Amino acid sequence: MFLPKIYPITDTRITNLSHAAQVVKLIEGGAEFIQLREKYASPKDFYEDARKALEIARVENVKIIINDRVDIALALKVDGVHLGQTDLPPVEARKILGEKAIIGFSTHNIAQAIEASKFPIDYLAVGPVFATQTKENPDEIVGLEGVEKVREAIGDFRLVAIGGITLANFREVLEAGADSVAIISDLLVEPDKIPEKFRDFIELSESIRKLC
Ligand code: TZP
Ligand code: MG
Repeated sequence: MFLPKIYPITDTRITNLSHAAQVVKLIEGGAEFIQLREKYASPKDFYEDARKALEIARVENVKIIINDRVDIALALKVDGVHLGQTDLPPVEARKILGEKAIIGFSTHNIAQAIEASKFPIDYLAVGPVFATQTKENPDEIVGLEGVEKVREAIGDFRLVAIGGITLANFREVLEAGADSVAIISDLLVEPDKIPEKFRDFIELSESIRKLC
């Protein structure tokens, strides 16, 4: 599975845009792998919006991951699902979605990350790395040291860092050992500028790569 360095996540409250409209803008900026995260809409409304988002993504060969909802992921045959500590256990999601599905799993400390590295998942996420306004009742901040410690503990396992990541701290998060960074507010806060902002992240990521 290919996991790009920049992993955008949609948010309809920050943008006041549908998931499908955000997917259009993110793809315009160069996104290849997008998570649809919906905490408020009804399953039916989320399903309809995600269906449109998927239709757009398929044309461009962009992967779509659904947050929380294994049922919607299965119904739409999206590429995968992202689960948290209180969602359906990854082992059950794997049984339902099959071998090819991409399954991601959120962790918030080293013990959870070590446990998760034994699950049938494709990547694990750790966070919040920094303070975030986006998640309700976020866990304690893990900081860059948390990312470093998780990296040490899980070896080569694919690691996504999340929470308060911006253009300004992107580089240090990668240097702490993340393979990829998941971003919500910094990408979406100015909805008209989503493509531009995404391109800024790509440009920065390229310049970091050249320096390494
Ligand atoms: N999980 C940990 S922090 C977070 C989630 C979903 C929110 C990340 O959003 P932002 O706006 O990039 O801080
Ligand atoms: Mg969840």
